[in-house]
Amino acid sequence: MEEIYANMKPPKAADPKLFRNQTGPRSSQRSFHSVILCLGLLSVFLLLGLIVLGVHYRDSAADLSSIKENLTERLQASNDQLSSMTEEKDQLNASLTEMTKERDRLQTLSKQNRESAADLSSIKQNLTERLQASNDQLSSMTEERDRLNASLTEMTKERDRLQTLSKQKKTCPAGWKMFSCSCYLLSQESGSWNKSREECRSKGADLVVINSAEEQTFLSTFANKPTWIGLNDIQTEGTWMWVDGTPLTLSYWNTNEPNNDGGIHGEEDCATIRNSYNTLWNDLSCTSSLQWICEKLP
Ligand code: MMA
Ligand code: CA
Repeated sequence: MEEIYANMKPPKAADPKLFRNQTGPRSSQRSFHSVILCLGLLSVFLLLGLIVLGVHYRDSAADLSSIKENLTERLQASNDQLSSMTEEKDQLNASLTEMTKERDRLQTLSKQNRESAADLSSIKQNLTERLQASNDQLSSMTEERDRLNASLTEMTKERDRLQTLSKQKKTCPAGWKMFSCSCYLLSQESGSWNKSREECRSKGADLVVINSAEEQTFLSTFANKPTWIGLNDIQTEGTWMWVDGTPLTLSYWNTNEPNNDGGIHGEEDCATIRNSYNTLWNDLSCTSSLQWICEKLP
């Protein structure tokens, strides 16, 4: 540098404004040296400044590196934490899903329980009503049973009374003939079927009702000619009824009888035991005049 400035010529003294206080070339050289010194000092200061800056920069870089490393570690830690929190969040989500399902299941169960409870309540109500109805029925049946028991007691007494009576020796009135459990009376006179019946009833009897072969046999010897018995089809032609209201089931009609032989004699609506030829039955006009047989209990 000094070489550069060594070749330089000092400024011309011709300029009186610049070198007003200088006295000659010596003074110019001193000023030049001062400038050089100043520049040198400036350079030293600059160099020192650069060094200081460099040192500072190095420290700052180290700090930055340290900060960066620190931040990286913290970032890593945060990432790890985030990762674990994400896992935890997933687990919590899975738990929530499970719990939601469980809640739904429990809600469904609860609803079913409520419905079952409603059903049970309805069934209970129904059973209660039926029980009440059964109780009412039982009550009325109990009353009916008590009435029937009372009635049975009365009837048992009546049966015992009748049994006592029936064990007593029974006899038929004078002139009546006993056969089996009945008394029979053969009339001395003759008359229409209606008159015959009236006569019997006036004696506490009725025209005879034949209920068995034994009775038929007995009566056929008891009477020896056509005789009125308590059988007619006055009410409905062809439907023969006994005077006690029973229909004809056991019969002893003669051959070709009953013939309702009305062509000659009018309607034949009343029955006789015996006919013109044997002991079997014949139908005859009710107005015919015949003897009759009455029957009554002893
Ligand atoms: C005949 C026969 C009977 C009828 C009588 C009427 C003798 O018997 O036809 O069926 O009832 O006649 O007298
Ligand atoms: Ca006849």
